[in-house]
Amino acid sequence: MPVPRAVVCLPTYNERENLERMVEALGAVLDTGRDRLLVIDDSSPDGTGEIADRLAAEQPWVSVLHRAEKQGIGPAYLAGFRRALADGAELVLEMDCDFSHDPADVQRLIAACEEGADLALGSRWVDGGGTVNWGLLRRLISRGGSLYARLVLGVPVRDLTGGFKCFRRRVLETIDLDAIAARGYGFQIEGTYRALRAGFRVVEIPITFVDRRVGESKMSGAIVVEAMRQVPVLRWKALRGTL
Ligand SMILES: Nc1nc2c(ncn2[C@@H]2O[C@H](COP(=O)(O)OP(=O)(O)OP(=O)(O)O)[C@@H](O)[C@H]2O)c(=O)[nH]1
Ligand SMILES: [Mg+2]
Repeated sequence: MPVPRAVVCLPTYNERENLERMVEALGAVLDTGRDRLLVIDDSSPDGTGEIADRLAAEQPWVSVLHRAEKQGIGPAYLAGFRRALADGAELVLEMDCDFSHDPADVQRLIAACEEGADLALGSRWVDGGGTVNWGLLRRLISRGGSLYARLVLGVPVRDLTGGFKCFRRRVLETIDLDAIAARGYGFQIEGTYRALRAGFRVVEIPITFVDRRVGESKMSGAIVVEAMRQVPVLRWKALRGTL
């Protein structure tokens, strides 16, 4: 296989109803001659890992990273990023497998990076973005969480917690991946904050986020609390020059 242009990192935990449809949808939007999909499965008890293996055997542009246990999206993404960098990818994307992120938007994120962004964020909270089927509480948590992080960190980004992103490889090579401690939403905030602090060009691309229709959410109060606690720690480290 030639060196890939883009690798889409797709973490999965119990996504058996979604994975095959997602692979089909991505196959239709990626340039499968030079883009790849990396599924990162944490030994899902529902058999998602076996489905991923079958799809990888069928499709040369799909591969799977199996991890022994569920550790949250942060560690799963870090393992995926390292693999994508080792394979030589110029662009590294992250997205969810539950169709909250529209596969059709992948090209818009890739295009933003090809037009000069170092990090393109799929954003719900800029003009043209939004959510579908989310109750008031989820909207408040998401908007409030991004507002809180934006004010504490002093950055202009509107959607800091989203997980639909495209990084240029130099961003992931520059920020200290080993130092990222957060596992849940905090991981998304920290990755973007580190990129901003390092002086990279971050752009927000409006997306419509659709609540998952099948499978179960892994969101929890603990993930929200983890993120809230980590934000001031991040700012403190940045002020002390130890980020
Ligand atoms: N490998 C791995 N994937 C995970 C883990 N937790 C969540 N995921 C995957 O990460 C993506 C996002 O997780 P979701 O459960 O949709 O969580 P969320 O998007 O924050 O919450 P909802 O909006 O309620 O769905 C999905 O593709 C999940 O299958 C994990 O611990 N390990
Ligand atoms: Mg989701």
